[in-house]
Amino acid sequence: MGLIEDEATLLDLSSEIETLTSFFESEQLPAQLAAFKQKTFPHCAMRDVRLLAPIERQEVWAVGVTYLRSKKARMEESDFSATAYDKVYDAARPELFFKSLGEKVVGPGDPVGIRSDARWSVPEPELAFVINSRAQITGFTIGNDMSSRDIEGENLLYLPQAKIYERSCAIGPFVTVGATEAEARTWKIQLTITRAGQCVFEGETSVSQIKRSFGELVEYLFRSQLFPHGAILLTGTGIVPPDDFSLREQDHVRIHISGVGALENIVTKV
Ligand code: DO4
Ligand code: MG
Repeated sequence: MGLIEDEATLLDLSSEIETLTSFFESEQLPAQLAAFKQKTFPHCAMRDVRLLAPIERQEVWAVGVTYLRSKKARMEESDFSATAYDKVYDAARPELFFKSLGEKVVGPGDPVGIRSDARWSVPEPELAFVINSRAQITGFTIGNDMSSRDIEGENLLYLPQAKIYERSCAIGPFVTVGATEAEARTWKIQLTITRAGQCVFEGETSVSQIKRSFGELVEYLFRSQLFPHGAILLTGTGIVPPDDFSLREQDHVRIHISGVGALENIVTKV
């Protein structure tokens, strides 16, 4: 595990921290972070480091339709499901769905998947909460909730197939620790998709557009359910490419969140 010192340098914390989970489970996280500042650690150049997805045995879950843009896009994509999306946006209970096992998540620079049996595939750039087993948000990272919109739109019961398949979840590159909800709500989320060197889609939103409070989302996730290793929760998309856009193999997907960094992946067919 490493601590980012500046854009070019990472501090190697492996002498202090055994696992990511033990770090997020620590009762003294703020004190532990403050103590790191007083110590010296080996330095590594970022260019020599291959970053892995910041996840171990945490389950990945996602919330849907937390942004008005997402509600509108889903209602347009399907007559069949329009009422469901309309209702869930205003309902007390949010839409929550299982997205991935930790071991299946792809990290920065790894390929993300589009299904070979889908015609309409998109990335969903989402702020992700890193949550410990005590339902505390211990950090923020970036999630890509890769989705097959034609499969999702055909029938609501196909949602798991539209959302859960090989390489459908990317997480990373870093976890920002210690930011408050108020700070996170000032962050911008940007999505850039490049094809053969040309930008084919660009979009931007703000975390402030998330309709529900962070506490409410975590509270629903942990209702009647335990997460002994913690969980990662993707908080929904507010950026939806136009309906005639679908990802293709070799597209480059870059998601930037101002308080975290950039998660970049190349698309592959699975
Ligand atoms: O049921 C649709 C999923 C919605 C979603 O993933 C999102 O809003 O990000
Ligand atoms: Mg999503």
